[in-house]
Amino acid sequence: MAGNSAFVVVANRLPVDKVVGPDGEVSFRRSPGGLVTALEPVLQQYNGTWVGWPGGVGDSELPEETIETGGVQLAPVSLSAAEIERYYEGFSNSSLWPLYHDAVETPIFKRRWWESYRLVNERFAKAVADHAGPGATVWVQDYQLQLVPALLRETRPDLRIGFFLHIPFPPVELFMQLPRRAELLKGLLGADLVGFQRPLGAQNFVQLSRHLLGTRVRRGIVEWEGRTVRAEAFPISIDVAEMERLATSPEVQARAKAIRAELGDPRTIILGVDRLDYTKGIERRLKAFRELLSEGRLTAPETVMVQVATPSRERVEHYQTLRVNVEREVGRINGEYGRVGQPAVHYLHQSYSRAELAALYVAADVMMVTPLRDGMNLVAKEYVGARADGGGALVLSEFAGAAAELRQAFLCNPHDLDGVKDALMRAIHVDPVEGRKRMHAMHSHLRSHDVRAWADAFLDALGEAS
Ligand code: GDG
Repeated sequence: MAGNSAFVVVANRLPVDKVVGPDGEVSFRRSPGGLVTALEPVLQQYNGTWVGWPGGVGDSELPEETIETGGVQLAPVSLSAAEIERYYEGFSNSSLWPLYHDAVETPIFKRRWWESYRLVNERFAKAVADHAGPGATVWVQDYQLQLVPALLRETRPDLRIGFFLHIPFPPVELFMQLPRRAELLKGLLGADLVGFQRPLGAQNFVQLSRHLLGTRVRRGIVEWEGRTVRAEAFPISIDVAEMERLATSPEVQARAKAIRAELGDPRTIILGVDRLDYTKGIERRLKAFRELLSEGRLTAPETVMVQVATPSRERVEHYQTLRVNVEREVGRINGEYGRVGQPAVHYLHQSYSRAELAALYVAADVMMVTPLRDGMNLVAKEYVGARADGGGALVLSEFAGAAAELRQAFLCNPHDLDGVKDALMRAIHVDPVEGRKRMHAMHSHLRSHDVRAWADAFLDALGEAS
C-alpha cells in the first residue's frame, strides 16, 4: 500500500517528547533539535512524514495514529520491552555503537539481538512504505536502521532512497568482526546514496563492499545488483543562527553572569558537555585536570571545571561502569583539591534546557571536547556558534569529525594525556587577540556551513543519484 507523502524521514526516534497530563493521559509535544530544524522546511514543502519510535514501551503508550503538526506528519512505530532490550540496547548500542567507534569498548554480540534488529528494521521499512507516495524520496537515518534501505527497495523499487550515518564507519578489519556483516552491508547497499560524516567513512564503505561482496567500484561509486550506490561525505552541522540568537539573548547573557558568580567568580571556567558515553573521553579529561592541579600548573578555586554528563543508555552495562569510573574520578579530585563550598569539579549528571546550555557556553573560558572517536560532535559546533563575541577557546580532539572543519581549535590527541594537558594550558593562556581570531574564523566557517546547508547538499546529491 502506498501513502501520499513525497518525502519521508525515518529515524529511530520521533522528534517528540511524551507529556503526561494531570489525569495521567499521555500526549506528545514536538521536541526541538538540529535534525528537525534542518528537515522541517523540506517536510512541510512535500507533505512530509517522519517515521520513528516515540519512546515508551509497546502500543499502550503510543498515539493512536499519525500526529499532524505544522504540516508535518509524525508516524509512530512501537517497540516492545524485549525489542528495546535487544534491538536498541543490545544490537544497536552494545554491538554496533562500540564497534563503529574503534571498539574503544569491546563490542558484545548475541544472536537474539540480531533477530530483533532485523524484525524492528522490517517494521520501520513497512511503516515507511505505508506513508511514501509513488516515486517518493526517503531519507533513512543512522546505525539503528541499516537494513531499511534494502528492505524498502524490495517492496518499493519506485522510491529514491538516501541513508545517512551519524557515527563513524569503521575500517574493513573492524567491520569484519560483525557476525552478520554481509547482511548489514547489503542493507545499506539498498540506498541510492549513502552519506557519511567524513570522507574516510565513505572510503571504508566502498572498500568493504569490494572486499566482502566483490562489488565493482568506479570513481567511488559502487555497482550492486544492476544499480549504482554513491558514497560521499556530508559533514552535519547545527542551526548556527538559532544558537547565536539564543546565546546573545538578554536572558542567557544574564544567566551566564549568574553562573560565573555561583561558581565563585573563578579566573577560569573549563566546561565539558557530553552525553555520559565512553566515546566522549570524559574520564581522561578529568584525569588531565587532576594532574594539572597536582603539578600546580592549575590551582583551585581560581580554576573550576564544570562537567555536564547527560544521562544516557543507563540500562547498558558499559554505561553503568563508565558512570562509576567518572564519579570516582570526580570524587577524587574534589577530595584532594576542593574546599568546603568550593568543589574543583562541578559534576552534573542531569539534562538541561537549550537556554541553560547556551548560558554555560557563554560563561565558559575554555570548552573541552575530547572524544576518543566521534562522528562529528555538535557540542563543539554549538560552543563556537554561541561565541559570536569571539570569546572563549576550544580544545578539540583530532578524533572528532568536527576537527576537520574547526581547524583553529586547540587540537589534541585524547590518548596522549600530556598532549591534552598542554592543549588545555595553551587554550587557557592564549593571547586574547589571537584567541578572538581563532574563534571568529571558526564562527564564520559555521555560518556558511550550517545544518540547512548540510540537508540541502545531501538532498541535492540524492536527487542526482541513480
Ligand atoms: C551523534 C554522533 C554526531 C547534550 N546534553 C544536553 C543536550 N545535549 C545535546 C547537545 C548536542 C547533542 O545533545 C549531542 O550531540 P553530539 O554531536 O555531541 O553527540 P551524539 O549524541 O553522540 O550524536 C555525533 C551527532 O550524532 C549528529 O550527527 O555529531 O558524532 O555521535 O546537540 O547540545 N541538549 C539538551 N540538554 C542537555 O542536557 N537540551
